[in-house]
Amino acid sequence: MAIFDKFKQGLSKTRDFFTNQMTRIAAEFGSYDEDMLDELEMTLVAADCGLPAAAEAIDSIREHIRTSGDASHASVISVLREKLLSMLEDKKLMLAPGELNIFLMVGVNGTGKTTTAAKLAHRYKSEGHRVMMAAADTFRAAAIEQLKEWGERTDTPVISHEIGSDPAAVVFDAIQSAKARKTELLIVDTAGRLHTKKNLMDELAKIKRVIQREAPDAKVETLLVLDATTGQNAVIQARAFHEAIEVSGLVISKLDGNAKGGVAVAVAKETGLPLVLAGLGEQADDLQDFDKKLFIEALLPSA
Ligand SMILES: Nc1nc2c(ncn2[C@@H]2O[C@H](COP(=O)(O)OP(=O)(O)O)[C@@H](O)[C@H]2O)c(=O)[nH]1
Ligand SMILES: [Mg+2]
Repeated sequence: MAIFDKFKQGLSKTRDFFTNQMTRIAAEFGSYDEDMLDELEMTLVAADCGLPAAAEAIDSIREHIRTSGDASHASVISVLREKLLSMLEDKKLMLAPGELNIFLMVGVNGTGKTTTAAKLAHRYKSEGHRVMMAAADTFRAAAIEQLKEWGERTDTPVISHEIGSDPAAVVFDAIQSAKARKTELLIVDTAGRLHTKKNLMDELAKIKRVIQREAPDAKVETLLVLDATTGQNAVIQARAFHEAIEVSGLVISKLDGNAKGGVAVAVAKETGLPLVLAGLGEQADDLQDFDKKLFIEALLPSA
């Protein structure tokens, strides 16, 4: 399936919701007035775009109507598309050639860190790169096993220690091993839950310090994985992780499901972080670079 079709399929529920709501709003009077703009704002919020993005989009539409005199359904949709697009940043992951690249996968439990790590290993292995993974989620035995299985399936070496061991020590070992093997990409899988949130953030900060100390020249991406089906919780998670450990890019997983697609807009708008990857299924090749234009095209009805 082409990328656009995958986005479109994943976002079909949100898109149908928008289409129905906007058709209903427009059917009442034809051209947009203040009440309709209020309704449109509520629709954006209901689709999980978040209040700041919704309010800003409506302001632009209002301004557009004022200056152009065009309050038609088509022009409202087209301004809305443009405005939401302008709130998003996307970034393509690039490996620095001839250097060690490290992807640190972070996020709460169940968002798709391990799966995304495996998908990335599969992608870069297929492109001919030397890839390795580190099982730094030592909190649960099943987590280590899960990564090892993915390692076998994608033919990627996995560095792991015993359950309960220090995740930063796993990362230390993995970096030494990556250097010795001239690995181009080390993907670090981490835990999403510890005894407390503070423990988790402290542990991630410690892992980052080990990376900075042991591989000061490495190009590091801290990728926060967010589950598209969790609504505004994703915004809260993004703020907490970014504040504690400085995230460099967002992965929106499970966009293939009953995605409340607007959440990508909310998170991008409210953190200013770039959208990097979209998870579109459970298999190793169900991963796409996040393309903001395709995303908005798939999210909103056509003008
Ligand atoms: N449909 C779908 N399922 C996903 C996606 N990414 C992960 N999953 C599933 O979500 C569940 C949790 O994923 P996992 O990688 O173990 O999450 P982690 O706890 O963050 O490491 C697993 O059942 C995955 O198969 C995705 O993009 N689409
Ligand atoms: Mg995991």
